[in-house]
Amino acid sequence: MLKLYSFGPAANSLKPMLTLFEKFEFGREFTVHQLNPAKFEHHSDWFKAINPRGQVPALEDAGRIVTESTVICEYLEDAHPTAASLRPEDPFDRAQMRVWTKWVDEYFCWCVSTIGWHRYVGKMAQKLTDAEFEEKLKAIPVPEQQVKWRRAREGFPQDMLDEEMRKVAVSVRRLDDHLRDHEWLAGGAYSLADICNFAIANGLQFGFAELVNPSDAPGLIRWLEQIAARPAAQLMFASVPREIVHETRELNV
Ligand SMILES: N[C@@H](CCC(=O)N[C@@H](CS)C(=O)NCC(=O)O)C(=O)O
Repeated sequence: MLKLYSFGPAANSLKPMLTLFEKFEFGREFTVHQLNPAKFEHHSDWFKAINPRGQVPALEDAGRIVTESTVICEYLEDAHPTAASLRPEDPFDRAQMRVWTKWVDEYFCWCVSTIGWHRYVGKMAQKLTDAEFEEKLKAIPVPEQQVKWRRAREGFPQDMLDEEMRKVAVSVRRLDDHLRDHEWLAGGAYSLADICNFAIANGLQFGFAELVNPSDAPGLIRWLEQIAARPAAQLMFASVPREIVHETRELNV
């Protein structure tokens, strides 16, 4: 049985969650182990034995671990092909799909993540005493993540926040421009391009409503609603307690 370590249905964890629910039966073919980011469970020794980077998601398949959210999705398609194929057959369309998954991993997810850390992770980190915070920091294996935690606690520089907000606006425009004329991102069918971008875009209609609303981004809104209405997405959201759906969407870490 496949096992996914995840924060819940948001951000990078959402990519393999949606993929698993599209392809397999929850409880029979896969399970999800929920980690609580507010309790820093992902930095605990037992989880770092699974992913030494102390990050979710991670997939366990017959005792082997696959990390990196987009790689996990591709791995599921390669290692466990099912009737629900989430990659276009045509090599050109598949390349377009990968342009979109590369873009979300290298550009779109970073700007959304920094604003999420500024808004929510900072508050979480500020609740700790200096000593508690330094102790938590020691358990974080990735140096860049330590820097991010410190920045979130002390406050990100305003010019960095302005730049990341600019990139969020560029990203929204790119997605909406495409989705006004196309039902899906690549190959004319629902694919990993949609799943991986939805994982980061879902929630922007609340947190960035000034950019993502029916009059300014009708294509993007239609696509977000269309994916959320899919039976697999509905099952996935229903599998997680409501408060976790909201908390993880806000944390977006
Ligand atoms: N490139 C990795 C990034 C994983 C990542 O940033 N995971 C976040 C959750 S979405 C995490 O574990 N953050 C906690 C931390 O780094 O302290 C992927 O795509 O899986």
